[in-house]
Amino acid sequence: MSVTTRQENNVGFVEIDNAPVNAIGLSVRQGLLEAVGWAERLMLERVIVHGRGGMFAAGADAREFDAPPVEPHLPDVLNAIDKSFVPWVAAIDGVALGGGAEIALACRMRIMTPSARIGFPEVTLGVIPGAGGTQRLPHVVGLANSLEIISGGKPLTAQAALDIGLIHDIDDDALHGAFMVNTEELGCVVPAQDLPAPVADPEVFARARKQVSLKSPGQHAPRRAIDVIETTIGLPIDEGLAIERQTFLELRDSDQAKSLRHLFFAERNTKLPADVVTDSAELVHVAVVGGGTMGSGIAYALLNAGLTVTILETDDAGVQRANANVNSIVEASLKRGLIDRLGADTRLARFNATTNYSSVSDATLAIEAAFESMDVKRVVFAALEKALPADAILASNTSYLDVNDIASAVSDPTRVIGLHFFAPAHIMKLLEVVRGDETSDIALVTCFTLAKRLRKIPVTVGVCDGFVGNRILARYREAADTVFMDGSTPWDIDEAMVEFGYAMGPYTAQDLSGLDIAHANRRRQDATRDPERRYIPIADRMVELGKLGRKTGAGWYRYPDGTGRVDDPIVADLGIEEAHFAGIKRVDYDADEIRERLLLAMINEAADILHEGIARSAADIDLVTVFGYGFPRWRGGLMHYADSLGVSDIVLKLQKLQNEDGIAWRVSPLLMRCAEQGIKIRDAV
Ligand code: 3H9
Repeated sequence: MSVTTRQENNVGFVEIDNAPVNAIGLSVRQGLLEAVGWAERLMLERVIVHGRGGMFAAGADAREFDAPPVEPHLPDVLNAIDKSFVPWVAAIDGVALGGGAEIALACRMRIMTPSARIGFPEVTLGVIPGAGGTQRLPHVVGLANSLEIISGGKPLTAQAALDIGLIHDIDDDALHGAFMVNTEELGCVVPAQDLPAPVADPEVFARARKQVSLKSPGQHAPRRAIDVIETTIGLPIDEGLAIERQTFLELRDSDQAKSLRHLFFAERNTKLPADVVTDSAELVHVAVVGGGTMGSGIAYALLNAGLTVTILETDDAGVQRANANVNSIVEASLKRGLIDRLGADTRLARFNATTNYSSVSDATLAIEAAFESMDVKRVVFAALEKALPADAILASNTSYLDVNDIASAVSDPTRVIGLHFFAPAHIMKLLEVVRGDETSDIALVTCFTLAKRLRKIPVTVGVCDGFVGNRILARYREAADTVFMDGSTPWDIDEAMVEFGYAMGPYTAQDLSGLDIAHANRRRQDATRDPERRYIPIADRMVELGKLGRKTGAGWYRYPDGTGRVDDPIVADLGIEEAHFAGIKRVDYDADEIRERLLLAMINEAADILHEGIARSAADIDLVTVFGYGFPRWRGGLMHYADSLGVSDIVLKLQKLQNEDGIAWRVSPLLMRCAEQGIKIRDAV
């Protein structure tokens, strides 16, 4: 039973019981509808609806969204609750999200526990509330609040919900609170839909639309939510609900919603390889080598997960810097209300920075975040081998270097693994877990489990230059530089990719991170680069000119006053000059051609990565590109997008590009196979 009922005197208790998150699937809808009739037959004085397992309800069951809707539909169930002569009260623990919040809105009163959250995250799944959220919420909390809550998708704390009148009370025991509501008081509460509709202020709608275009460019659902509220405000509830439902169903079947659902489930479905069945090692104390931006971010993420952390540095100045970095992250978290003073103090009490390797003699994991040089890494790993217990796991946060080479610096390479965090490491959700040739199962399981504990998305990858993410990034940049040299400019390329949905184009992004990192990588790759492959020298020229990005006041763009950005004609001339030296007749690419080349280059590289077994699934590549590299979420990730284009079309386009450059545009064998077999990339491995 997904919904159970019980009676205590003349009060009915209706419990939603659909583990793990009480998603509102068919059986819950049926159960709730039956409960309405049950309470009416018994002429109960009130019904208290709550969720089992400390969770009210996480919303409609999104797994049902790929199939045609089945009766009873949630809006009808909620209308029955709303119109019942037995008043319902929602006792909210955990979360009431989406359809869960809509159940609560259909109730006469809502009581929350202090730590519970309520909200409408539907837009993050590419839809709008489809069971009365857009209709009832404006009556309860007003127009501006509703627009912000529904188009922003961010859940509210109990206190914030109380402050705007969305709920009636906060109680440590919401069930008890709902039980204690005075019967007369309950009888006087006007149902949400009968409250007066707010005034349709055009300025409020204009503000909400502006906000959405800034925060969610390219996404349809937030805009459609605003449209629906604007169109239906003041209409009779049945008419409003019908418009809302129609829009919800239309969006549910849209490409954006399918892409967002794909990512929602992929994010929660990252798994270890099936043959890895060992238990995780126990972690209490973790050593982090290097207290720079990356090391201190990693340290803070570990502290957040309740671990004891020691940062190892080379000298006193390094120790001071590590202390300052970690303290400043703690202070920033405190300021943003993410932790309280007690939380800050307990984290700092578990933290230490030192030059003394003997202080990590009981650490069962070390994460090295030192300078990106094989020589440095080998020295560090040899020192860690001496300092930590013989079975401790030794991880490197390298972004590009060969984990197998690093492993050869210690006598037992099975202990060594890559943990590629993304900056800022305490915020970014992606973690590439790099399995070396010798990496033991226990090292893999322990790091994967740690990643989940850190609430990150762990993607297991194999060893190659740049692993999954940076290898695709390198090809993206190479394709961009080629387009630039052969006829475009950094700003036209950036604009084309922003139009596609990236928050920033490749040149703006590189100016932020600095051109020197990629330059160092190119020098490292000189020895192994295919001499036949066309080399685009513009980025090297930039470094020679000292244009390293924002930090030097000039990169692909100029930053005359430190912040404002202007196009730089000298940079544009570099492209013209290099094309002239290489005897290339430049062409004028339009935005579609630019996008096509950059995206095809990435898709082809990613297909090779899948073909070589570096990534284990297309969905893993989707997660890496979205959560580490800014690929637009609502396009579902690089491979999901590729499948939406169709592999045969992709192959045809790549084959055409081969006429220009047979090496750079060599078609991946995996794409050829998919096209020949008529299968999608996601089904290829
Ligand atoms: C909606 O409500 C539309 C209505 O307006 C109109 C309808 C007509 N459906 O995240 P976790 C699964 S749209 C199906 O790891 P946490 C999830 O896949 C919906 N399954 O846990 C995972 O499965 P598995 C609006 C769902 O504690 C398991 O539950 N609601 C759903 O870190 C645990 O999930 C939302 O957008 C779902 N709705 O976080 C809320 N939700 O174990 C989406 C979760 O097999 N959900 N699952 O991998 C969340 O934000 C988080 O899951 C939540 C728990 C905060 C609830």
